[in-house]
Amino acid sequence: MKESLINHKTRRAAEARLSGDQPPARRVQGSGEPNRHGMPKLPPGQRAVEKWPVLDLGVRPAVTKANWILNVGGETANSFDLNWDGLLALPQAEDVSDFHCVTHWSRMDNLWRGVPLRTVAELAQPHTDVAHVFFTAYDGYTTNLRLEEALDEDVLLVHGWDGEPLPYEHGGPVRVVVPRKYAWKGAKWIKEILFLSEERKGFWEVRGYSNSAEPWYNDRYAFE
Ligand SMILES: Nc1nc2c(c(=O)[nH]1)N[C@H]1C(S)=C(S)[C@@H](COP(=O)(O)O)O[C@H]1N2
Ligand SMILES: [Mo]
Repeated sequence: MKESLINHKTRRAAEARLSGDQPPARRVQGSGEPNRHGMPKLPPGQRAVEKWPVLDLGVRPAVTKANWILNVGGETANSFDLNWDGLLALPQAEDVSDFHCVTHWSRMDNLWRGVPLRTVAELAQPHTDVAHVFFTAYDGYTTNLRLEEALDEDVLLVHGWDGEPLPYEHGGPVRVVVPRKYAWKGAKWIKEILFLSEERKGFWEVRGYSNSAEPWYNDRYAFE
C-alpha cells in the first residue's frame, strides 16, 4: 500500500476541515460548455489532462479475465456471481463521459463499454428498503453510493475504454465508473457489490472525503 499517499490525502482532508474551510456552497460551479446533464464541462478546481493518470493504493491484485468473479448480493432476492462470460452475455452499453479525480485532474470524453450497474441491480432485486450500495475491489479498496445514484444510466461496470479492453492498471478486466462523482467512487478491479439498507462507508469516505463527492459543488471533503 502507498502509505504516504494515503497519509497525505487523509491529512489534506483533515486540514480542509480544521482550517475553517466551510462546506462549499450548494451552487453549481465550473467552466465550459454544459455537458449533457447541463453541468459545466470542467468542474471547479479541475484541469483537463490528455493522458489518463493511474491513481490507486498501489496494490496490484492478481485478477485476470480468466479468474475474475464478481459477487453480487446483500439484501436482495437474488444473490449471484458473474464471471467474464456472464458479464459479456448481459446487454452491453457504450457511453462517453468525463472522469474527474479529486486530485484536480479530469480526463475528458472517455468512450466506455460495459454493463449498466442498473442491469445488475435488476437481476439482484434489492429488497424495498435498500438505499445504499457498497463496493469492494480485489485490492481491498472499498467505496459506496446511494442506490438512487448507482442506478443512474451512466454508471457502468466498464471493461472497454476508447475501443480497447480496459487496461489492467485502470482496473481491468472490470471496474466501476461513476461519471457524476469524483473518480474515487468507481472501484477498479471490482470484486463485490452489496445492496444494503444501512449505509456503509468506503476507504476514502472514512478518511475525511465527502460521502456525496459531487465535482460541480467542489464537494471534496467531509465536514461533519
Ligand atoms: N480498487 C481500487 N479502485 C480505485 C482506487 C483504488 O485505490 N483501488 N482509487 C480510486 C481513486 S482515488 C481514483 S482517482 C480512481 C483512479 O482511477 P485510474 O487509476 O484509472 O485513473 O480510481 C478509484 N478506484
Ligand atoms: Mo482519486
